[in-house]
Amino acid sequence: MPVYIALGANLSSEDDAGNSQSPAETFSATASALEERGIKVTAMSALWQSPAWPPGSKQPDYINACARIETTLSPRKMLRALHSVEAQFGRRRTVKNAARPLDLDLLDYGGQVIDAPDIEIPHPRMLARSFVLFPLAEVAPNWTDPRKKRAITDWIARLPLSDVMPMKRL
Ligand code: PH2
Ligand code: MG
Ligand code: MG
Repeated sequence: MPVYIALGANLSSEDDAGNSQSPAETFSATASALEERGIKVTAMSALWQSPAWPPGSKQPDYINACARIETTLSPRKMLRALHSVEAQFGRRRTVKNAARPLDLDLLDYGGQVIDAPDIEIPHPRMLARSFVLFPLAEVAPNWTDPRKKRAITDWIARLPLSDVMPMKRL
């Protein structure tokens, strides 16, 4: 049962020794941190660079990626594990869309639809975000969103060109 997560970062993080690590390094370390919590990364997209959304945010560019994972954790336990890895890499929850050293979003859990106050799957905003759909298409080219049953390629075709243009595959 495929499970997909999105990774994002636009600030550096610190490793255990206190050395600064780039978003790319944070993502590699994230894979190990996830495995320690029973979440196995089985495929990882390329890294994609884009301006911080929404347009006009005065923030560093983001690096984004998506991973396919295997886990026996329930969706809620997964979410808790993702938040604990974010905290391990220095994420502090402040205001909405604040710059961050690591963001881990649970995109899809085996095609289940869950609409609850504490968890929403698929991730409610993912279908309108080029920085999620582009890397997701690399690890899940046949993915279909379980609410509208629309293929990922169709969602990508609906993105405004102004969101697509600045996407840079590293
Ligand atoms: N995440 C946000 C806010 N804005 N912009 C880009 N380009 N990539 C992100 O992952 C991102 C963002 C909050 O989660
Ligand atoms: Mg998040
Ligand atoms: Mg996010």
